[in-house]
Amino acid sequence: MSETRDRVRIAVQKSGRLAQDSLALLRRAGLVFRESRDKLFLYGESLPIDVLLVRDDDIPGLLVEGSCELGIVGRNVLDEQRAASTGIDFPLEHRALGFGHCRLALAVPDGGALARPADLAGLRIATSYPQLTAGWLRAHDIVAEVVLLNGSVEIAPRLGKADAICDLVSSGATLAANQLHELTTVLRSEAVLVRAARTHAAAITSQIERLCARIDAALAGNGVRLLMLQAPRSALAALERLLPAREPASVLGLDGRPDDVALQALCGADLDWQHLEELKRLGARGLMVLNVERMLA
Ligand code: PRT
Ligand code: ZN
Repeated sequence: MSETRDRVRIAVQKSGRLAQDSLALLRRAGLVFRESRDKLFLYGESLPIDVLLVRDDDIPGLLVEGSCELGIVGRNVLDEQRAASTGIDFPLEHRALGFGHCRLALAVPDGGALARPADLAGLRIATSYPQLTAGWLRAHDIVAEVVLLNGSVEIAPRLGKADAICDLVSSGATLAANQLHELTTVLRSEAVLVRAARTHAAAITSQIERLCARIDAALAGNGVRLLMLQAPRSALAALERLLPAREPASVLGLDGRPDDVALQALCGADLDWQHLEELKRLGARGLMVLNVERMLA
C-alpha cells in the first residue's frame, strides 16, 4: 500500500512500556498534538507530522508497507522482524533513544547443571524471539531446538516445555521469581528511532530530516548541565582544573569589575554537590546549574 501524502507519519506504541516516553520525546522535539476521536491518531498541530498509535510489533511492518515514514520501537522487535524479513526495504535504525533499556538473555533454571552456553546443545529453548535466538545459536555453533512461545516464556521450564529460555530482562526480578538466572546476553536493547528505507518526495524528506534533527538536539541535552558562576579572575585556572567540563568553559569579563569574571561551562551528569562546594571554596559565587533541554551544534 503506497499512497501520496503531504504529512509525515510516525508510529509509536499505543500503550505499554515505550508509550509514555515516546510521546514525551516527540513533545520535547516541539510536536503539539490533537487526539483523533478513535484515539488511533495524534494530529500534529505545530508541524505536518502525525502520530499513529499502534502495537509495537506492528511498527516495522507499517514502515515497510509505506503507511508511516518513522517509528519508535524496541531494537529487539526491529531486529527480530528484520531477521525474519527478506531484507528488502526493511526500516533502518536511525538512533538509540535512551529509554526502554532491556536485554534479550538466555536463562536457565537455578541449581541445575547448565553453567555455560555450550551446555545448551541438544536442549529446548523457549522464546518469543526465535530469529534472534536461532541467530545467536548459529553464531556460537550450538545446535539446540527453539520453541516458539508468545507469552509467559519464563514459566516454560517449570511446565516442562523447555530446558532454558531466551527472554527480555530488565531488573531481573521476573527471572528470580521463576528460579531462573542469566547465562548470557543475546542482544542489548532500548527504544530506537527507525526510518523507512524508501525514498520520499522532497517535502516529506525535509520534514523527516527536521524531526530527526530535533530529536537529536533534544537527546544531545540529556544529562548535560550548564554551570554558571562568577569568580575572581585570579581563581580562574584553579576553577577550570576542577570542572568536569565537556569542552573549554566560556569566560566573560564583567563591566566595571576588572578583577572578576563570569564563567559558563557545559558539564556532564557527573557534576555533583562536591564540585559546587569546592568551586565555592575557591572563590566562586552565584553558582547556578541548569539542565540543558536541547542542543543544536
Ligand atoms: O501491546 P504491545 O504489543 O504494544 O506491547 P507489548 O506487551 O508487546 O510490549 P511491552 O510494552 O511489554 O514492551 C515494549 C518494549 O519495551 C519491548 O519490546 C522492549 O523493547 C522494552 N522493554 C524494556 C521490555 C522490558 N524492558 C521488560 N522488562 N519489554 C518487556 N519486558 C518484560 C519481559 O518480557 C519479562 O516478562 O518484563 C519482564 C522482565 O522484567 P524484569 O524487570 O523482571 O527483568
Ligand atoms: Zn508487542
